[in-house]
Amino acid sequence: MSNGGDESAAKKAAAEGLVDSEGPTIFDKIISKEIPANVIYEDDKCLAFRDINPQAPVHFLVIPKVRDGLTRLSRAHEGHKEILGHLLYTAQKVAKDEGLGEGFRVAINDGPGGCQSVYHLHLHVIGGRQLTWPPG
Ligand code: D5M
Repeated sequence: MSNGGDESAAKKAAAEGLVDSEGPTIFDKIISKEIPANVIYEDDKCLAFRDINPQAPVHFLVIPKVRDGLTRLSRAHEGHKEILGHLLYTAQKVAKDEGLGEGFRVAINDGPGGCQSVYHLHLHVIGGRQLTWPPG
């Protein structure tokens, strides 16, 4: 029996960056401005833009402009420490600019078990309402 359907679905998911692979993701197109995004901060190393599916009044993502193997946080190695620090620093800076002085949450979903859907490292920054714990 053929599993051609499964194979082509897997290829499509890989091509869209929906599985952990070194292939491009939708975020590459946002970085290259090939597709529009609501960008709220940019520097030479990272980009912050509003999430297309917001989970709170303020919900933005912070991503490295160069993925350098960081499809997911668990791929991090020693050489990534500087960019990881920069992303976290930027998250709190932009959160302040967004008026989240009362507090906010930074979340990184890692892998299938962590509900990650786009395999280009990204920090979710969520706030603007009272958050609850634990998350789902
Ligand atoms: O989260 C991936 C997040 O990426 C999810 O909250 C939607 C968001 N997303 C996907 N495509 C876009 C575009 N085009 N613009 C803005 N936001 C987007 P994860 O942690 O991988 O589940």
